[in-house]
Amino acid sequence: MSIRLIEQAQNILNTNFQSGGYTIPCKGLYPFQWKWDAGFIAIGYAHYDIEKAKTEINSLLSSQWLNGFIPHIVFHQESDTYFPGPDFHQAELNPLSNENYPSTGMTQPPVVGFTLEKMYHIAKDKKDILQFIQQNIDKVYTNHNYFYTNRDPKNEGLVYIYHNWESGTDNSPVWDDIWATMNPPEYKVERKDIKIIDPSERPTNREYDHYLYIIDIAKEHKYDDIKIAENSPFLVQDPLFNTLLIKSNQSLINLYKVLGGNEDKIKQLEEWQSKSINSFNNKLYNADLGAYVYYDLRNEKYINQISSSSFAPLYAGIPSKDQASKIVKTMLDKFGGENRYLCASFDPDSSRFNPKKYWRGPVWINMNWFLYYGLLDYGYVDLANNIKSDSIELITKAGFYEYFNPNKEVYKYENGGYGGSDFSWTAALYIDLINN
Ligand code: 2M8
Repeated sequence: MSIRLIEQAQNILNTNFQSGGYTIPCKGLYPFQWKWDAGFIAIGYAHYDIEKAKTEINSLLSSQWLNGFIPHIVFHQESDTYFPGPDFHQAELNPLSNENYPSTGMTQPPVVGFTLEKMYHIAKDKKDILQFIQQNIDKVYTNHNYFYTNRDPKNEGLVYIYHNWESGTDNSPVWDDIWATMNPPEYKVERKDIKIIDPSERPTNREYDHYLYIIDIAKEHKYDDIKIAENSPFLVQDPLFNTLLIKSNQSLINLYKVLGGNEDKIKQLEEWQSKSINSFNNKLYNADLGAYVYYDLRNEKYINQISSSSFAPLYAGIPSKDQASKIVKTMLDKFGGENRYLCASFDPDSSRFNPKKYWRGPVWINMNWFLYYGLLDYGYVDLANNIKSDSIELITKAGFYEYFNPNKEVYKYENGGYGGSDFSWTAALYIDLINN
């Protein structure tokens, strides 16, 4: 273990912490609080400054809407380095939005449940952390209730996302199939990200047209979930998003049991849980591919592409032992090999794979973190440790970047770290991996 890297990781988090009580993912490129980033960041803080971890979660939960929704970005302060900001998103169109915290009208993967459980396990003062959890757990429960009530039109136990930015895996080649069904107008807007980061590492302008157009449609319907379900050209049951909801359901069950009482909520969570896991395995597992895939609810068809999200269900105990061994085989056959770091974010055998570009191929430390814990739970200790040591090697070689080239060869002649530098979740999850 390197003391220097641990210190560097803590410095990154401390520097990205803002006086408003939240942490930006990185300077310039992402100047606000993002939902799933906040969860990872709180887990990192929990190892050395539990008060900051609580502050991070408190700030995020303060932005919750009256219907339980938690937004994907909270615009705690103004910034001119990011587009689209609050003026474009206009979350206030929804009558249930939070009056005090400007935000987007979309969400991101439900990470707060499992973040609270991790904080509980990491914290030294259990009495103190349980008090914090007691104060906040119902907000997370309400958020899960929001998902199952508003985002599951066919009552399958699988919730939809209506925007690629809700997935967190923003420009995954998986979404190309959906872009092919749309023809959005060309937006004349000023992108800020490609002034900060090499455009070859970011989505194209044409891809952004799709992203903005879906938001415009949602705005037209005042971010009403029922109307979005009827009208959004993007409506997907995503394996990663549903995995994290299921994982967080389980964490809420575990924590409510530690707290005592709350039998009604535990019962409801268990009902959601068994229905969700059943549907997940029945609908999203593709036995021919040996992987979990995506379902496009708008066009009623599968998107049979393999990404690192296809293996994420290991993290929530969703696959049977047999399914787990099949998906591990797929991961090793397609994403593994001596010349590659695990785990590329998209199928390296596909013509859509790009090892440098955002979510179209690079390794992401948060995805590796899910796979590491998932593989450990299923008893794949060696493979889990490979993923951990690959993650640490990438950070040691390249720095605390946002994403990394999976091809080992590249590091002989260039730095394979891309996107934002001094990136908070890379630092936070490094701290967690090193401490495990
Ligand atoms: C990236 O997404 C934002 C939009 O949400 C962007 O590109 O502007 C994604 O990697 C997302 O998963 C992440 O939460 C966000 C901040 O780190 O950046």
